[in-house]
Amino acid sequence: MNANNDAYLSLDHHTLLARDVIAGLSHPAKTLPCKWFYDVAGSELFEQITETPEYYLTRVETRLLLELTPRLSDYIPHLALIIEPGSGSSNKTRMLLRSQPHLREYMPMDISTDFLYASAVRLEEEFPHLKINPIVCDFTVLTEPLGIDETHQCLIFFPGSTIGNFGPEEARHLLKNIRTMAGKPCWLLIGVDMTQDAPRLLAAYNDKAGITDKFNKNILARINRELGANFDLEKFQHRAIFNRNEHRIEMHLVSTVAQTVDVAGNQYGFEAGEFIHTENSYKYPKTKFESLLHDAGWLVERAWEDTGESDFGVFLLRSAG
Ligand code: SAH
Ligand code: AVI
Repeated sequence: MNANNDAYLSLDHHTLLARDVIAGLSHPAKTLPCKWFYDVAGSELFEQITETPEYYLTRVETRLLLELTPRLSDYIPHLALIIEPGSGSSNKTRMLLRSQPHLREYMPMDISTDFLYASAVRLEEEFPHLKINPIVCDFTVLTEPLGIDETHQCLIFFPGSTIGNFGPEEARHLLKNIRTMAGKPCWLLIGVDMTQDAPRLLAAYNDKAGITDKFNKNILARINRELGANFDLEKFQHRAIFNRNEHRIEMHLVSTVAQTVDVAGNQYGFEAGEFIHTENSYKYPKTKFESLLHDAGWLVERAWEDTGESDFGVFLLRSAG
């Protein structure tokens, strides 16, 4: 794999995790950033979530991608490079990697180091003609151009409604940064969940098999493993609610008793019923999402939408100017 990744690998996860956990738990309304869900265990649990009958997002988006993939070369005839922030297993990307005749390189980016490398090894075996260039990073801090070959047509693939894990202001910044990161005119293929149907949403984030529950609690298990903390997972409950005013699912971990937890030499008190807010998953209404894209300097070329099982959209955009 590519030696140029070293600059990104200088990220010291342990220090950054400790800093974020201490800041989040010291706040009067306790929070933890959702990017820390994803170590190997968390990434595997996310994959299991995508297979639950309730989590429609992956199924619906995959259908839309299958429909649009054969048309992609009408818009981008010489696509040479695909960059994917938050690539995970790269399962959805495989159909793009298979179908673009001029593709030379795939750059998956993820914060879940070992899971990313394991996925990259599998991709190298499956696609020996492609350069697979995995980048371990927090994609929210990539603000410099990546130094992409000027002659290459480049697509940034951002599926999964990962953009929904950011509030409107952060999402606008991120979409601008993504444009800068490419460093030249490029394309963006982005998937977003726009569903506002509360029962469907609540089922998706409270699956019957309890995988989302485990996924949510894995952040505490990870903090125990990596920061020597002593969270008792039995004393926290997974909760997912739909905040209709904010158009978002919120995931919480609710303390079922009054308790004190030790984390990296600090003590944090919880009252019974007090919770840690672990994730937001925004369900942007379409017009709101379109104006966000526009403000971030992206022009909609084409949209594919599911309005049956859910309200999910995949947008193909080009960078303005
Ligand atoms: N693209 C895949 C996976 C989505 S899950 C799909 O559509 O199914 C979200 C992925 O983003 C996870 O693999 C997680 O590790 C990664 N991720 C989340 N926040 C991140 C961040 N700030 N920087 C880099 N990767 C991140
Ligand atoms: C990665 N992200 C878009 C998922 C979501 O739906 O917000 C993560 C997830 N959280 C709970 N289930 C899945």
